[in-house]
Amino acid sequence: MVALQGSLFAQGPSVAPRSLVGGAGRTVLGQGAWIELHRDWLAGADRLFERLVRSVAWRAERRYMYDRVVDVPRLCAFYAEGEPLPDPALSAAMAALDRAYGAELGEPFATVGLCCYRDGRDSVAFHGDTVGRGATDDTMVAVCSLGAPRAFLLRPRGGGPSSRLVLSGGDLLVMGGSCQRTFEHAVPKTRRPVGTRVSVQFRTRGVR
Ligand SMILES: O=C(O)CCC(=O)C(=O)O
Ligand SMILES: [Mn+2]
Repeated sequence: MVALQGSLFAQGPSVAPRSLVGGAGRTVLGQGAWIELHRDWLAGADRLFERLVRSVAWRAERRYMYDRVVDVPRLCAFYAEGEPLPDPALSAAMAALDRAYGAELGEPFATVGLCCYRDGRDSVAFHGDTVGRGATDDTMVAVCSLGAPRAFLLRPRGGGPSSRLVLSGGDLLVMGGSCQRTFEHAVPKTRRPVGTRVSVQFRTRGVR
């Protein structure tokens, strides 16, 4: 099921975040929203990808859409604050994010969400992480991409052109400020043959 397309960087022997200076390479989107893209942040990303695909208790979810129940087009897992994480590299990554962003954020990252996009039919539609405090407060959501590259779109809420990034294995995207309530993000479906991608989302307490 898993097709692997990794960079040489991502295939290194151990899994570890590279040093990160919060605020470096920040792109201001407007309306108080910003993003930072740190390419090849996680050394050994392909190794972690393989471990997570195998070891996580992935859930296939179903949701009400209008008047019927539909399959959510991706597999998910969620680790609440204090729950043991499925891989020690995720704890190291969260600690590195705290070191880089903790002072500015004013609180630690607390939860880990995981998505598995099995192929190009899997996706997430445009949304902001606005369940909980993300609806009202500035926050940061840090997404580490593993496995196959996929497009990641951002657009202002209420309309406007979207920006397109391609996230590859080991890349870190941090969405900050008002981004969750003033912008929306998506991983669109693609007809191109693409391998499996896993994303790891680090969020603060009360943001989902
Ligand atoms: O997979 C991604 O890069 C984003 C996932 C996401 O936006 C979410 O789970 O809220
Ligand atoms: Mn999201």
